[in-house]
Amino acid sequence: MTLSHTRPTTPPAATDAPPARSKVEVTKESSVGLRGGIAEQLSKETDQFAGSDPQLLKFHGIYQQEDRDARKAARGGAGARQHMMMARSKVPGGLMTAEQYLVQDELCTRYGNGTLRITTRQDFQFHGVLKRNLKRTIRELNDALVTTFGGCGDVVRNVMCCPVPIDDVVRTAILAEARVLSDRLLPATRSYFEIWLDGEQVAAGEPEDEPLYGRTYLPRKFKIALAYPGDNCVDIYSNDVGIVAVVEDGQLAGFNVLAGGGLGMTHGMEATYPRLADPICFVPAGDLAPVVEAIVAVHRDHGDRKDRKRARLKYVVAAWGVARFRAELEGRLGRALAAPRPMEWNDAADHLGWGEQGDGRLYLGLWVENGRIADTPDSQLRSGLRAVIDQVRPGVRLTPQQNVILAGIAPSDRPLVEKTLWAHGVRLPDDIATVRRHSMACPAMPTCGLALAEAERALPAVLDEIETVLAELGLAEERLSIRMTGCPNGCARPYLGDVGIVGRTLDKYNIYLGGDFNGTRLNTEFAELVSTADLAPTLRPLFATFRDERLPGEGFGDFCHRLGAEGLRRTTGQAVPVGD
Ligand code: SRM
Ligand code: SF4
Repeated sequence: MTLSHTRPTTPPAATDAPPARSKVEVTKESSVGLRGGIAEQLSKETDQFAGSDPQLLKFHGIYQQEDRDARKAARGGAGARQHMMMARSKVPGGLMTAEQYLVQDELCTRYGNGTLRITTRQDFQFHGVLKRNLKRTIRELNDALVTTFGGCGDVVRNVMCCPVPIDDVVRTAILAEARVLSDRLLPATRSYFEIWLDGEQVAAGEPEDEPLYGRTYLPRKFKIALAYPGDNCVDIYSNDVGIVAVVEDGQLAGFNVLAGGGLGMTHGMEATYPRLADPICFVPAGDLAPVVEAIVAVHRDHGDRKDRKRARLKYVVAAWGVARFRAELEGRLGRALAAPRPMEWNDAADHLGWGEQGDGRLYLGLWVENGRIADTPDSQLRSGLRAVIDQVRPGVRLTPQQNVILAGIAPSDRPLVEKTLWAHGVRLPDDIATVRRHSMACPAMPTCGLALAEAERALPAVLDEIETVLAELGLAEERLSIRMTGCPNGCARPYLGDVGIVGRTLDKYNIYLGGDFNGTRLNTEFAELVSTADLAPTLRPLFATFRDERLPGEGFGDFCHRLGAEGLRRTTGQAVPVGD
């Protein structure tokens, strides 16, 4: 039986909705296919959207934000509240053309804050877009065939995939699957086209059918990533659905499908926690989409619609266990699913530096500090990238570690590329300290409304100190990942790093240790409420003990995991503030 066009069970009609549900559920249901009052509010000369429309805007890839620096100044009487929008373009597998890159580069000056922000899920974010410029921004993005639809909201978000441009059937196949899944799992509503692109209006009160999502869409966001075997560059275990290619005799045999990963949690709320996805089944190549769609439908039907903090698929998988989850899928698909095949991870590659594609062309992976493509006094990265992309017209690929790959470069263009980048003060990956190269931070202040502490703006200085410590200890070449976020939501995937630094309150962080570089294990809390100034001094004795007591070949995260938080505290004699 071929299942490629089967639909999972019909979504519940609006009248089947559970009695108690969150306000967002009511907003979605009464939104007439995600329209709400967005179009009407767009035509008003206000600087912000009111009522429940900011919630609906998310489905269109837009967050209403405030400049929190300005808000702080306003408290002291020196400034006013400044509303602005963040627009997230959705880039499956991180792939775009040179032309699409150049349009986005131009738009971030014309309508944004003059920077492009590569996200940890291979998208671009525009910060600082004023409401009056929002429609033009979205329109001009769409003219370049870039969409923001589904960039945020309770739907399937950007589908990630290992982006390295090596010419190989398996890599080509997984990138193609990422696009197929992305297209297939888009909401059916035409509201995006109507509102932003002046498409034809539907008759009032009659939204289109949403065959997969139904009128209340999903209980929460839903994330999918595809990995090349052995290389966990996408952090597969943090996704609602992780898909890992299985290769036999050099050919794509199929995919292992994992489900139930997610990292968000709330400090002090034990019912919320980061969780690794579990391997669920193996599906032959060609059979993937219906299985993924069935998992989305399980989330739709069984995710918690009362408490948004517990609404992710991971809590369904945790409550049911793998066997029941798989049985539910089998029931929906009408057939048995094969057990997952063994998986092994050898790397979580950042794909930086020059590489051969295997088709006579080269690629160059460039490091972008915390994903922020900007011109600064030290490095004119944005201008340098624009100059190279304009002259050489490479393919552009955003990576899951917030970096960029330029693809399809003719070997004869290599000197021109290097000369142009050097002229703009852009450092090539070999000139960047190992620990900095493998670090990530989320945007946090001043744009993120949920930030409790700084991240992107604080990490560079913290790394200056950590780099010095590691150099003094002879560990400068040690490969370890440090990930910092301004709150426990986990946007830079801190719980999968060797070291996670997670904002608790202004200038204070919890430190998590014992993850592994390949992202297969969650780290655990080591210290809490550490001030920014104390981060490097707190880590110093741990690095020193690691240098002296590590086993041959042991990484820092593995060492911390072996000793455990208590063991580390004992060994280093550290009296660190610890929660229970
Ligand atoms: Fe995130 C909310 C930024 C990847 C878990 N995330 C936010 C918001 C939109 C704040 C908000 O809701 O008002 C942040 C916007 C900040 C700003 O000013 O730009 C934000 N998240 C980001 C980005 C830009 C961080 C980055 O450094 O690149 C990433 C955008 C990805 C994308 O292109 O789609 C980003 N967020 C993640 C990840 C990592 C991943 O998906 O691989 C996670 C952890 C994995 C997961 O989903 O469990 C993540 N973000 C969250 C959560 C916690 C969700 C939960 O289950 O509890 C929130 C809060 C929420 O949804 O209520 C959140
Ligand atoms: Fe904002 Fe928290 Fe995400 Fe950072 S981790 S971007 S502070 S929601």
